[in-house]
Amino acid sequence: MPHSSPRYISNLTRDTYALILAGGRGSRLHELTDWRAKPAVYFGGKFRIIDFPLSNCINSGIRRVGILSQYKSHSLIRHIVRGWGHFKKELGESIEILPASQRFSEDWYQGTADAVYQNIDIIRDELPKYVMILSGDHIYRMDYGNMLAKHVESGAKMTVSCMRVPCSEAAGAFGVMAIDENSMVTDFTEKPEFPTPLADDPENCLASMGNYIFDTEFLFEQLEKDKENAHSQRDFGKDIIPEIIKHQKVNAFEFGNGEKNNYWRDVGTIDSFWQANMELVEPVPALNLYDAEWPIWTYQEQLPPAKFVWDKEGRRGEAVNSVVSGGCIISGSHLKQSLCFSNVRVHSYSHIEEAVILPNVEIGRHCKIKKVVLDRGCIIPEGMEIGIDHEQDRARGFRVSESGVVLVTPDMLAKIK
Ligand code: ADQ
Ligand code: ADP
Repeated sequence: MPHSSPRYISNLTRDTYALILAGGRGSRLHELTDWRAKPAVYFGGKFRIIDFPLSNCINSGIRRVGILSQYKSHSLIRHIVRGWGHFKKELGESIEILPASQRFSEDWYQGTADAVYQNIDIIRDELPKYVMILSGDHIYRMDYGNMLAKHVESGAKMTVSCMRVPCSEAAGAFGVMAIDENSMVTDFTEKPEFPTPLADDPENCLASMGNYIFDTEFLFEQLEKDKENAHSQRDFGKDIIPEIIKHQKVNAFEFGNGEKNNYWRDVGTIDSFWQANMELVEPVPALNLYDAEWPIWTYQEQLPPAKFVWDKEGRRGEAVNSVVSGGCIISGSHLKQSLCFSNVRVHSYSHIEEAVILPNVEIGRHCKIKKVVLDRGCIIPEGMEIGIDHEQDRARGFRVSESGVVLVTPDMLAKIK
């Protein structure tokens, strides 16, 4: 069967078990991850970050998924149970949460490789030919079927997905690799200070996306071997990949970020989180959430449609170049380039611009708000200005990011005297 045929790829995806790494804190998101793990952070008006890798799995035809959770997992677990609980074991589908539960030792998950190691028996029960290990931290649209086909075609027992990234962005942030003419990895360094540029593209280097495919038995052998190494930090980027390339072929799958239907964004900082959300209010965003062929699935609360009210005093409630979710009421106030998650209420005489407003926020009358992220449940009192005077924002205990995005959470508001 030709390697690009849908039938060939669907056989591969059916034979794959995916593990989503969802245990990280995402500390550079500061107070946004005080109460939730990074994969549970809201994104795009009605989703959470983890919905993107999960939807990629479903849309790629991978219907058996384990979610490795650890840090502050309550809201993540609640979201998965509510929104992703309808998979049918009888049809060969399952989405399971695999929290660190000290099954093999007294330890929690030490690193990403240990998180997988501690679930070896669960993976073995599924009898997959391939195991796909996926980052649960990024917003991306990726057809994993293509990567699987290339993995099998390459003859390697492991494949790493990678992207061209400016060296300055990759420094200290990504695993960086070098490859030969057959796309086999010849060098891999986790978060180098000075990434080695590509010979044919000196501004950029090849950065790991943190997504890996393994032949199942090969993965188990590598994890067992790593267990014998007392110096290992039990991490794919730091330990497993550098060790494997010493002895074995590892294939690099290059993902063209921005190529037709491909999209990848890191939302690891307040600035990048705000920016990636703001892109969605552009007239034609790079990420097409309206593509019926690649739906992003999520938990759907039963909510009435958004409502825009021309209030009693003749003020028009309106939102332009904005995304407004179900349950919102915009009354007598003006929103521009903003993104409202569900159940946001905005009262009259307020002006809001470049705002990412998470669910259940209420904004009082006569507020002026610009370039902000308002966390779930914020109640902004009448007349408050946010993002207009950063000195005042800091004095109130709000967080002002490097590029001037103001983050406000209910805990910060509660502390204002
Ligand atoms: P990082 O994302 O910095 O780099 P890490 O913090 O280990 O690496 O997180 C990887 C993934 O694992 C995230 O999705 C995170 O939520 C999750 N995770 C972290 N610790 C975990 C644990 N104990 N249990 C379960 N899940 C856990 C990685 C690679 C780099 C690569 C970048 C791409 O190491 O080589 O370039 O991803 O973003
Ligand atoms: P303000 O007058 O400050 O804008 P209000 O709380 O009076 O704020 O709400 C304004 C408008 O929003 C109301 O006149 C009404 O049209 C609409 N509204 C508020 N709550 C509801 C609700 N529960 N169901 C439907 N519409 C509502």
